[in-house]
Amino acid sequence: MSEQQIERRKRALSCIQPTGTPTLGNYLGALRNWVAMQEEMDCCFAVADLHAITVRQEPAKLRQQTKEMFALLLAIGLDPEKNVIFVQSQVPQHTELAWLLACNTQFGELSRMTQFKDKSQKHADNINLGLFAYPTLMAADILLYQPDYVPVGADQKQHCELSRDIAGRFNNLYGNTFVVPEPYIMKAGARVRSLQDPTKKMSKSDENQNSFISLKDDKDTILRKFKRAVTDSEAVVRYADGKDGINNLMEIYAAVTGKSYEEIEREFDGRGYGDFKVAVGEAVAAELVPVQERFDALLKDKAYLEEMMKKGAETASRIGARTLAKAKKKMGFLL
Ligand code: ATP
Ligand code: LTN
Repeated sequence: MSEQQIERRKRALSCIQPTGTPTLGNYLGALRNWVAMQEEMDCCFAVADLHAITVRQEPAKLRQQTKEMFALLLAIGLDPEKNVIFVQSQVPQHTELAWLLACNTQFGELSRMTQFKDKSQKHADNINLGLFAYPTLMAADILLYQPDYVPVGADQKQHCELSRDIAGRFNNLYGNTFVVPEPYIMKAGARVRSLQDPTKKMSKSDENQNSFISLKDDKDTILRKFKRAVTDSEAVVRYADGKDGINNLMEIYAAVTGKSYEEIEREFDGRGYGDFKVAVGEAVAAELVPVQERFDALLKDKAYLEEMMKKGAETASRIGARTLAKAKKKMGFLL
């Protein structure tokens, strides 16, 4: 047998929070890459509902959004036969490992997380322990499945690095237990920005609906939101410092069409922002509309969704239990 045949298939894991309908940022930065990865790797994908409650959630809404996010993962083309797709809270090993890891994570490390700083500013009335410990639960999500790669958008790099540090420290202290995973960040679409304030990332929890494209927006809404996107007054489609709005639209257009910035500049040479915005809107709509059609059909099939959720949780739990037992044994717990 050749060396290549002996080598095990690479593994990947990632999660998304059910905190609202995903945006074009989630799609280009994360979801779309997951679909591509499923062909090459053994993948686990989860709806991180336990992470969602670090910010106050209304129970009925959380329940609905969790179902919808699960359906959406299937609608974008993730195959539940090829991947382990599940809801985080249905796999109890996540919270158990999170505690073991929390006791191996330093206060100083967590204090440096920019997401914690941002979110505690945004939710100043609810700076809870879970929000602070968020990265240790994320490390548990990851390390339970021994992945080689964690495909995320650029904003999650810091959390992934911390997961690596926690895994490395644990392995040093207690002996080899976890694979030390690498963040997997695609260049195109890694940091899609708000259409209303291109210095900020596009976020599904933004109060201004015009700042993001939701995966549920219909074609007219998509075209309208791009038309209203904030740009500069130069009226030349080119990628350059100080043109955050146009740079963002070019990044989106490049990510969706696969064109380079030079090609885009040539395509819109001598044409204004109006034409360009319509082209970006059309390209995005062409990508999203088929996903929406599959999503609507899936949501109607409750029995299928429930069956897939159950199957995903069972498989995840089987894999997770193995890693958890290994970690507990190494730390000195009686099994
Ligand atoms: P929230 O706004 O509720 O904090 P979020 O959209 O920032 O949520 P998640 O739902 O957890 O965060 O993100 C899921 C994935 O989408 C992650 O891999 C994240 O890096 C990626 N992502 C989020 N926003 C963007 C963006 N603007 N551009 C590219 N990728 C993004
Ligand atoms: N924090 C992530 C969501 C998330 C995640 C994970 C991503 C929770 N657990 C494990 C990758 C791996 C975010 O995107 N905001």
